[in-house]
Amino acid sequence: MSKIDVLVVWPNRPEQMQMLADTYELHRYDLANEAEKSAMIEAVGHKIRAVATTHGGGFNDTLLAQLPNLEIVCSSSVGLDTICVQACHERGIPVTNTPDVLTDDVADMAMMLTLTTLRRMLPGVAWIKSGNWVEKGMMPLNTSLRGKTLGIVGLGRIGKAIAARAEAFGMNISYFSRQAKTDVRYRHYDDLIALAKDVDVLAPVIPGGAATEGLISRDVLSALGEDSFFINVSRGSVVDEAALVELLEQRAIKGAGLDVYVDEPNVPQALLAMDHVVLQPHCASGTFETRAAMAQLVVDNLAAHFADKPLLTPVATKIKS
Ligand code: 8YV
Repeated sequence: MSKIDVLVVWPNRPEQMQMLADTYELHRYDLANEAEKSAMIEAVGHKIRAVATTHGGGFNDTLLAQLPNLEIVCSSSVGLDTICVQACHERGIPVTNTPDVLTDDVADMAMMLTLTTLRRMLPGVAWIKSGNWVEKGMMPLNTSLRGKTLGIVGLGRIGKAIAARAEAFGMNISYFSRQAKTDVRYRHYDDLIALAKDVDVLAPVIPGGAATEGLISRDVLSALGEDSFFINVSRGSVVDEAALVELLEQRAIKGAGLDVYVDEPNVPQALLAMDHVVLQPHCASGTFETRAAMAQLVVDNLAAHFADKPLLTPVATKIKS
């Protein structure tokens, strides 16, 4: 029996890629140049029954339209902002993602950025390496976490995991969401500017996409104030990045810890020179353990689909209002 044809838009971990290769006929769109991509779709587009991708690789409606027999899209990401979920659902094609398995690592990254930024760890390293410790003595003081308030925008699974960690560091938690949650005792705000005014650290933990684009606006960032910090492990698109850079330049915000940017992998040049900013290359879920678990979900969701079993992590269809 011939193998089921799967289009690999973006690869997975080697072990899981091998599992996929053992079971399916893989078409390596990810390895093809533009001309080869077109030729590949022309030749096998009609045979493709599944797509494997990630947030970085995405999956758009142009490609969807070229795959008439597609049955399922599996993304190795929790975020779906680069995937045409609605168009897939309109064609009855389920989409799977990777919630839960990355929650702890992403929350750890948020804490790591908070600690590294407030405690000025990187300038501390530079202080030693530059010889300043010997020549000038102790480095300037930094900011304590204990007693400070962390304002989380969007208190979903990852937001709650960050809140639990921050509490262990003695921080108070406030959050913004349209409606107050009944399962937490943190202070609720339904006004983002009011939250930003009141907190010492502001952290959006919300999905990317049109609905949240620029939500952390210049006004919100300005309300944060010169003694406060901004931490972002969600998506660059949720913040007005130009305003963030400008306010950091003017020291109207005290510091920032960023894992995500508007135009990845391009990071605004001005940020590179700032010693009150800690930058990471979108790698909050980038541990061996978590990436393997994410990749395994792609393998397991595909297996479930083709065995006619319930999917492990299907993305819910949005009901149109
Ligand atoms: C990665 C992420 O970008 O899951 C997400 O939404 O942003 C990250 O974990 C990624 O998709 C890993 O392949």
